[in-house]
Amino acid sequence: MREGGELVFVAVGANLGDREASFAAVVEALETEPDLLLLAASTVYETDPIGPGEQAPYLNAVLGLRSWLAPLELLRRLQRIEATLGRDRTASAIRWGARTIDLDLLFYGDRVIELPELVVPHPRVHERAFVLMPLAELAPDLVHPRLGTTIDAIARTLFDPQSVRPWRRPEGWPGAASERGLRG
Ligand code: A4P
Ligand code: MG
Repeated sequence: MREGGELVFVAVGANLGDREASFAAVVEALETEPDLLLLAASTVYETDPIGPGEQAPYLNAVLGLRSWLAPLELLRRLQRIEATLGRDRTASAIRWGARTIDLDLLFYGDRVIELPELVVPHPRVHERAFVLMPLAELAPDLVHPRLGTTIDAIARTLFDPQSVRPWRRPEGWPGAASERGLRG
């Protein structure tokens, strides 16, 4: 197996169009990237929307990957996948508004990055049950490099089974059995 790389976590969200098809397309796109290895996928959840106006419910999940890309290059690849899947990234698109697919880089190893276009850990990761509940399935012992607290400890304070509800596994979404090497 290829040496090196860093463990990264990516949040997936969608509340427009065929959400399950978008989730499957994200996995397919990531699996064809030569410098990324998909290690594990969380349960997919249906979640109450956070943000402006009346929005449809989201599907949310988290993916664990090994990355041999520089962080900014990984962000660009994620944005390219969003664009391919029809995300409207024009100025008129509303921040926190509805979207066919949203890919957020949550953690890149234990790095702390503060660039205009990339902040890691994702600045709202510790506030959101729809990110923390799936992330805690994959990486309960991961320490948030800014807060010095484990994901499991943060997730417990936000655990909200009413607004973050397990959904079915979309066709094309990896099952738990496919998990490879996340803890190794
Ligand atoms: N950017 C900076 N850091 C990062 C990072 N770590 N990962 C920059 C990804 N992007 C990062 O993002 C805006 C800019 O953030 C990018 O140009 C990138 O350079 P965006 O994806 O275009 O805009 P956004 O998604 O509307 O903003 P943001 O800040 O990512 O919003 P969130 O926090 O992702 O919120 N409710 C439920 N239930 N489930 C959801 O998934 N998602 C949102 C979006 C709101 N409400 C939701 C959900
Ligand atoms: Mg985003």
